[in-house]
Amino acid sequence: MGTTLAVHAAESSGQTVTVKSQAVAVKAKADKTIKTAKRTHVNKHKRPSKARPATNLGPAYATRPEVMRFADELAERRNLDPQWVRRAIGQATLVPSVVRLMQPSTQPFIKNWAAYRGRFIDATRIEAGVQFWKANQATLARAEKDYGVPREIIVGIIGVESIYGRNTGSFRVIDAITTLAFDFPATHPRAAERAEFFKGELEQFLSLQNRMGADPMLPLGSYAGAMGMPQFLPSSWARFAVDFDGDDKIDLWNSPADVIGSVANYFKAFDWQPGMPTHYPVGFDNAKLDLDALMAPDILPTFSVASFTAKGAVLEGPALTHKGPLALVELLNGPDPASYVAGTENFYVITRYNWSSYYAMAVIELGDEVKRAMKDAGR
Ligand SMILES: [Ca+2]
Repeated sequence: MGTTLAVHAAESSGQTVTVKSQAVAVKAKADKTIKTAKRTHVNKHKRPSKARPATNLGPAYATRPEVMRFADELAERRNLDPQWVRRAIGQATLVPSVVRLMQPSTQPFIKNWAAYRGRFIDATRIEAGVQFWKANQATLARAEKDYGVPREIIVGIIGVESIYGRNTGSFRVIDAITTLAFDFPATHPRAAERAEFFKGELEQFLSLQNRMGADPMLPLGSYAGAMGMPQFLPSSWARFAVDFDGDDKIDLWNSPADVIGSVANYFKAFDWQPGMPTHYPVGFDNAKLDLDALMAPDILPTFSVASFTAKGAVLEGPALTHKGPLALVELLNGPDPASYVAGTENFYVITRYNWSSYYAMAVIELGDEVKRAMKDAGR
């Protein structure tokens, strides 16, 4: 729930935010908020209001004995030079704005798909997507062939995450992650768990930088330490990033090919099914509608076409012959009527990148818009 509150805080203030997670179970909830039983990673990127938040830094962590103890233990676990680890973590500084951004909102929040969509899908982002697609046609085709993930989904993700590399974050990653590992806001309902999570990210980050022979003080990312064009946290980088341009390095900041391959590999790892649509239109037959039953599993695809339609969902065309389970996905529109789609298992896979059906729908629709713009231009 804490993460949900953070999302709400960001959305209500009009900033963009994404939250990555892995869920093992999703169950009913009165307000239809998606919730997950387990999260393995989080990726948030709120844009700092100032260009460089690093102007207001707290003390360096070298003065904190428990932090230096952690550095020594990390060095031992990972077989790293303890002085190198101490120096890296010791030079990291507490960033008060990172703590503030992670604090749960005190404002009431009203979900609004139309408003959310408008923040991610506009002429500028679509045109940037067209340029990205044109520049990387062959790589996108190769990723689609190798991983089975459609190019428009890959293009949608990279656009929503960073506008194709234009917004990759301006916090020093080591500062952000160390701050969240040792000064996670205590007002957060799951502060202890989240702090442990970011200790794991700090360990992954230093291991990665060491392996790459890179200076851990240099990388910049989101306020939660998400990095590069796909906004991967260090743990996602370690697990899913691939070298897709064959230069024996993985560079998610500067190599569009590595980014494209890594995003596709991420989806394949979460069981993307080639050829399966992400969702279908859905209507309702009010005479037999059991909305509570349809909403109970939230976005976890659970219903066969037969049981879905028996409960009053109305499908048409190819949806009627869909083989796998479906979920009723509800997108609230503030004071206006909610939007609904029938989500497939592939819709669910997109929410493994980011814990939000609104996010998944924005990714899908941005990818579709870019694809349409490519077609319209005859490209
Ligand atoms: Ca590479």
